[in-house]
Amino acid sequence: MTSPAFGFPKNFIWGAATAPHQVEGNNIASDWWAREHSPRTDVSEPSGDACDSYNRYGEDIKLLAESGLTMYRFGIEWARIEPAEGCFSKAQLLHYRRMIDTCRERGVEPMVTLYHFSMPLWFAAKGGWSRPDALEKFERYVRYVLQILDDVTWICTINEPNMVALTQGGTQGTDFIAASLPAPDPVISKALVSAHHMARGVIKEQLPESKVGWTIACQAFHAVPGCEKEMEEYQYPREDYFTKEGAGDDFIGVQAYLRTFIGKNGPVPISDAAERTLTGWEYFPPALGIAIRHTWEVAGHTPIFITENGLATNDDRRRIDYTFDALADVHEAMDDGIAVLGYLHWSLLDNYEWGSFRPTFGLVGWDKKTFERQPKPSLGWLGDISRTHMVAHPYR
Ligand code: GCO
Repeated sequence: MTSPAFGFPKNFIWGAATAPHQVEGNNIASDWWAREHSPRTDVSEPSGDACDSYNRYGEDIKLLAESGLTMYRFGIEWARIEPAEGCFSKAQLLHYRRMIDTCRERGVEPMVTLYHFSMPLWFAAKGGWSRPDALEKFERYVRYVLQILDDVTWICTINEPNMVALTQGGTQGTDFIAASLPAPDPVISKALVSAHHMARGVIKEQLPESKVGWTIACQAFHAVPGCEKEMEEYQYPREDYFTKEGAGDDFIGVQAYLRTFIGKNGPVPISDAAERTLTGWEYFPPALGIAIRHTWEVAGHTPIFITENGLATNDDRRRIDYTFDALADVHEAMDDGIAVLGYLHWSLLDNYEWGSFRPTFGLVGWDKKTFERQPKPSLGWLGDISRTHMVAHPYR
């Protein structure tokens, strides 16, 4: 029996996402680069040239556009724009402007992330998001970048503030698995909220037509029976606090991959029987539907944009299975009246997964010696969905 096909509204947006440090390469003025090259590094390999998307973004956007996808979410790297404190690079700014222009030439709508985990080393060196002047420094950067965003509609201020807070503002990295999320730093959590509100205000003042939001790492928390209270206490500072602060924005970004069970003493390890992904997470496609429903309630019916969802696997057929099942739940949530504006797959490219190239999330792979792009069947499959507004499973 083949799985039934299901349709999405014609104005639903389909695309793919990346983050600058994960794809560009040679982001040498950032805290992450310093961490990767520290003699005491805790990561298994450095980002190096990453996917060389800094030079090859034109090819990447072309592949995305030719597949049928119509949105590219990419980020601006603060460490390139302001490599030393107060020293702003016009040339780097114009690089990102060319990326926006390339999207437009290809009929692709850009969604621009202003901050995606990595930060300038000078900013991190004095405490990152816990510095007393963090807001002021971030505001100066945001205002500088706004010069090239005048015709950009979709802007994401901060990616996964909840993960940034858990990793002490980025300075301790993000090479985590859900089973061991540390406690968030309340000072950093508050600083991130202020930074988001500030950025949203500044952007809306200059670009009233823009659509601004932030994107939340959604963990699809489940309580072990009898541990509902423990789950709520665990969940609030790690997710809901940030989701509530996005209420009333033009959109809230849902980024979902996995679920997390909470017992009496916090997260419960994944069962040995569970299928695992290359990140070590449980293979669990329903995470997206659960995250959408939860976010819709917590953010007071703020429209949802799925800004990340995907699977780290070497088996592209499994990527399609995962995405198909996740999309079936999105469809059901929309049928129940939840406003979902679009779906951006994580990720366009196999990329640097914060410490290692091993977990491959990409719709597109690339040759390790030549960087030659190697689109996978999942790219064509998702592109067809975008063109036809119909989701069908190719071989089930
Ligand atoms: C994140 C990111 C991405 C990750 C992705 C898979 O939110 O963690 O936005 O940078 O690569 O989530 O782990």
